[in-house]
Amino acid sequence: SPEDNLYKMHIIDAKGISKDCDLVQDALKRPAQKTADIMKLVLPIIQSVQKEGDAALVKLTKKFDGVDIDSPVLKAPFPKEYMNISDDMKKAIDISIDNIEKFHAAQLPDKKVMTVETSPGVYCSRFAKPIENVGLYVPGGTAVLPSTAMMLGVPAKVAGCSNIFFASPPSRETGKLTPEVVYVAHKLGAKGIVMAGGAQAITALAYGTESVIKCDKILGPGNQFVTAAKMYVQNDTQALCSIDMPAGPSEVLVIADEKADADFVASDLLSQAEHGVDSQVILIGVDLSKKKLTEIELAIRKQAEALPRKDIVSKCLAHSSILMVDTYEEAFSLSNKYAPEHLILQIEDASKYVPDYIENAGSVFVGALSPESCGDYSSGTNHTLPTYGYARQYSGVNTATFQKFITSQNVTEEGLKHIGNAVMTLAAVEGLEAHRNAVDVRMRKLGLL
Ligand code: HSO
Ligand code: ZN
Repeated sequence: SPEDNLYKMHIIDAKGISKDCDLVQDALKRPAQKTADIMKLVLPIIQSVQKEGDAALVKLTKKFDGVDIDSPVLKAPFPKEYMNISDDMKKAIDISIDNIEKFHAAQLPDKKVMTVETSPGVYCSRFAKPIENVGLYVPGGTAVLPSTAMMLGVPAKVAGCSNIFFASPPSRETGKLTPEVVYVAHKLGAKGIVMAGGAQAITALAYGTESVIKCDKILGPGNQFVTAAKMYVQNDTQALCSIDMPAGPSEVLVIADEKADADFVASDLLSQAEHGVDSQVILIGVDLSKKKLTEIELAIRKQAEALPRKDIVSKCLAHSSILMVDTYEEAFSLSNKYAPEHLILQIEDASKYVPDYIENAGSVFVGALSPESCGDYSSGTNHTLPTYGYARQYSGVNTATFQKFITSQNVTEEGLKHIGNAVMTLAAVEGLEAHRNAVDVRMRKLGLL
């Protein structure tokens, strides 16, 4: 019946075939990103916030979110009535923040200053300093996203950023900010929350307004308006502002073998599928029997039918695939080629493959009892991860995302003796006489020449 097909993924027999064959290539292809000419719509918004600052934010929040606000920024200390949440919710946020904090604090370097004597008397050092002002965007819309606030805010706090600003649109229904997000902002010592969304929020963070501090770096997921505005400010030397990474739809790749629990496998595929119709979900089955495959398909259908977001799920699964391979090596080779945002290993002795078999992935979930949801919320790893194959060259958000690394050097007389001639020789071949002379003049005074 048509219902049977509702939650069906394409099955591709990839056994023994090259990972470059068309069939496999197609299955691993990301849905093309619409590069609609969105800039035309975004530019007037950027200009209006640049020109009119707070007044533009008030106007645009009314226009786009249907909410009247007197002032565009909720400043710390945040009033209690803005954080009205249950004790259970507080506990959930508290334990999650604790774990994220522990994991990101451990990423700070052991020593404040790392020093290497590269040649005798030449001391090269490196030390990290926090980025002073950071703007963290938490999308609004139908979803409530305190987890995004935690994943961006905790590493910023751990890195020691002086001013953490959040931006998030108030809810159309309540006219208020998401209370969970305000609670997170409060716990992390944020200075304020800009009550705006879209390009207007990004512009306020990038250039500052009367009540928003100009930020040095802007992070956070968002719709195409947010992404377009982030791209714009990143390229504008007036803004002097960097961003986190290119954002695309969320994805998961699960590797499962005959021992995997069909219900677990299904649950992981579905938790990714419910993110959006353009999410991508891939299952690689290693030497799976027909029976196991059917079990997984049935589990997907049964669980999907019970989900409130089943419409999104069915659309996502319609463009998702199951690839059947013979060996673990083949599975990892395909996965490395795809470079998934999330890689889930539901295979025997899963931990023995980590890290050696993994070349490209945002974050890895090892073993049957490690669903992606744990990493999305509470285990401690960050959920802001590279999508769209960018796991080949990008890391997910981490503590260093909020730091810059400064190098320094201290060259002594002994040091000049060792590298002075090399410097002068290289300067000469580049025709840069002043460079050469900067060493020459010193070595002469020291009687070294
Ligand atoms: N899986 C998403 C993060 C998220 N999940 C937020 C639930 N809330 C992208 O990594
Ligand atoms: Zn998720």
